[in-house]
Amino acid sequence: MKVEPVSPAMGVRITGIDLHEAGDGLVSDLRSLLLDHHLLVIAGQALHRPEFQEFGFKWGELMTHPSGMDRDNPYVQLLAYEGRMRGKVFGAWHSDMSWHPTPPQITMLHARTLPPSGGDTGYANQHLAWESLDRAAGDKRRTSRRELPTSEELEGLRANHTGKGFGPDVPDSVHPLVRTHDETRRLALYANPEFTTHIVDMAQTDGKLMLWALWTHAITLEFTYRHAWSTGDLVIWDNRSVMHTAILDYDAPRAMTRVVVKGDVPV
Ligand SMILES: O=C(O)CCC(=O)C(=O)O
Ligand SMILES: [Fe+2]
Repeated sequence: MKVEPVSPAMGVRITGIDLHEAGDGLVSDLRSLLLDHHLLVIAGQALHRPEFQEFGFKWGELMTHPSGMDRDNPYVQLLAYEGRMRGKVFGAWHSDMSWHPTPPQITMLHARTLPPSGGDTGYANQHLAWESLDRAAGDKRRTSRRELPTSEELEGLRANHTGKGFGPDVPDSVHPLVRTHDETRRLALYANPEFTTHIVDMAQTDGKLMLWALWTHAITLEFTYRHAWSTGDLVIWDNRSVMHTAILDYDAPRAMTRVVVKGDVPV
């Protein structure tokens, strides 16, 4: 197994393994790489849906999603797009299912069919966003600096996340704006423009300004990695550490399969 960094912000690329043969030893090695690097690119895989689901179960309990599960493999989600999106729609940064009371700790996305160009995925390291917050708040070149809270001002604040975009019965959840990774104990910003609606116990306008300043800071290019997919890539990321966004700039079909591993209540 060969392991090389994909960017200074996060991530390693792993070659020389076949996940069809993944035993507990390999999964435990991958898990510790994920805790250190937050994102793994495992190239050259070809997992059919039942195999992908079985691989997922080696990481823990899996979760379903209100949209797009495969009928025969209830924990495999199908993300298939016809394309024709370029210039018409936009992705939004998020941490997966942050509206859930126990959002997934890990997401695995497997590229099966890709457009000839476009369709990358962006990732942003939220530990770096948290750790640099006070420095950024003091940098006068940053347009959002006036509303950007200091780490002290964020202490104890909580925000509401909604899943209503997926259906009227999908729950909302309130989570801390800064969360402690339950395995590494590192702190990370935890709010996103896709699912976070407002800061609890704060006036609407003040809360909105603070959220937008946080999001602008959270996706600072120095914290990011942009993954250009190859067919067969399996990318595994830690939702406790990174946000991501689909980049909807392609006009041809794109099909991915996805599995998510259940997490704990964010604290
Ligand atoms: O399709 C993509 O690039 C990312 C989609 C996404 O947000 C996800 O799989 O969680
Ligand atoms: Fe996502």
